Formats: sequence, C-alpha cells, structure tokens
Amino acid sequence: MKIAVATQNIGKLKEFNELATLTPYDFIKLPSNINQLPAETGKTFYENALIKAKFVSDTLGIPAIGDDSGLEVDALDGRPGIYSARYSDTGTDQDNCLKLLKELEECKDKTRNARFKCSLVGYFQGKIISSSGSLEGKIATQFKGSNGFGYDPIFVVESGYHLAELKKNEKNEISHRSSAFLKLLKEIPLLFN
Ligand code: ITT
Repeated sequence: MKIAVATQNIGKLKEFNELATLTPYDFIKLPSNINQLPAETGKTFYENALIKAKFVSDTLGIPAIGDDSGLEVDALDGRPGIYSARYSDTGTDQDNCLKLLKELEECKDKTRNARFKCSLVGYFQGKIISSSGSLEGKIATQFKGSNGFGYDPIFVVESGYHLAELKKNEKNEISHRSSAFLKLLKEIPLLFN
C-alpha cells in the first residue's frame, strides 16, 4: 500500500522513513515530475498540510500525506508559526535560526518558551484524515548539535539537550511529528476503503 509523502523537506522525509519502518505501508518520496508544491496559502498548519496532500494525491492518483509544521515562540506571540520555513530572507535553516536568536535577544520578554507543532493530513479521492502533535521546549541562546534540521540546533527539550544533539530514534520518541504520525497511523485504513 503506497502513500506519497508530500514534502520537499529532506529532514522531514528522513524522519518519516524512520517512523514508517514500524508500519505496513510503503511511504514514497515525491517523484521527479513533482518539483514544486503549491503555494501555502492556508492560515493554519492544517490547511497548508491539506493543500500539499491533496495536490500530490490528485497528481499521482494514490493517497498522500502532507506535513505542515513550525515553531511557536511565546515571547513573539506565536511567531514564526506557519511562516517558520520562510522566516528569514533566505529561508535557510541557518538564517532562520539566527534571525530567531536575534529577535529574542532584542525582545523585552525574556522568557524563551516555545513549542514545535506538526499537522499531518492524509488525502485520497475526497477522503481526509488528520492529526497533530506538539513538543514543548525552550529556545537556546546558541546553536548546539548537528543532527536533525530546521530549528533543531536551537531548541532545548526537557532533558536539557538541544534537539540537534539527539539521535534520530531519540528525537522520534518525543517529537511533534512522531506523535502526530502515531495518531494518524490508526486512521490510514480509512483512506484505502
Ligand atoms: P514542505 O512544505 O515541502 O513539507 P517546508 O520545509 O517548506 O517543506 P513547512 O512549510 O511545514 O515545510 O515548514 C516547516 C519549517 O518548520 C521547516 O522548514 C523547519 O524550519 C521547521 N520545522 C518543522 N519541523 C521541525 C523539526 O522537527 N525540527 C526543526 N525544525 C522544524
């Protein structure tokens, strides 16, 4: 049973592949004829995940799962939120992290509480399933670790480690993406019925 993972983010894809080993499904990456996903015009993680899943499913004719995720920082009223990938001018992971550290340094509110959110939406022929997950933590003052992707080097989890210091199986034990994935797994048969 093939399901396309509607993402161009290699970091997300690697985590999906690791999670998928526990399932009976064959999660496939985007084929080369899909080299761009539609504009993320939604106002929520859910809406953007649905846009990606529907586009890929309709294009390939098989079920697809879209992942829209990001970081909500309390001192910044929830920003960057759904704009996490497009936060800095370049949109690179490094520049996004640097911009966030600078903004927090200049911010009056010195609390550094934040959370990752992940919305997963599965789509096939008008059928929709969805789930979400979150991971609480704090924004560090500097980068640490070389695993993971995105904001992982500056996100500190309860144990005191930066997410980028964790091995992929350790991140998958606690992450916003894995908790959303485990919930979605129970619903996936609905897409094939
Ligand atoms: P696709 O739309 O192709 O899936 P994207 O990177 O544009 O890829 P999003 O629009 O969902 O995906 O943006 C999510 C951003 O939030 C992502 O680029 C990361 O910077 C960040 N992010 C999401 N999950 C993360 C995680 O587990 N660790 C670190 N950063 C994460």
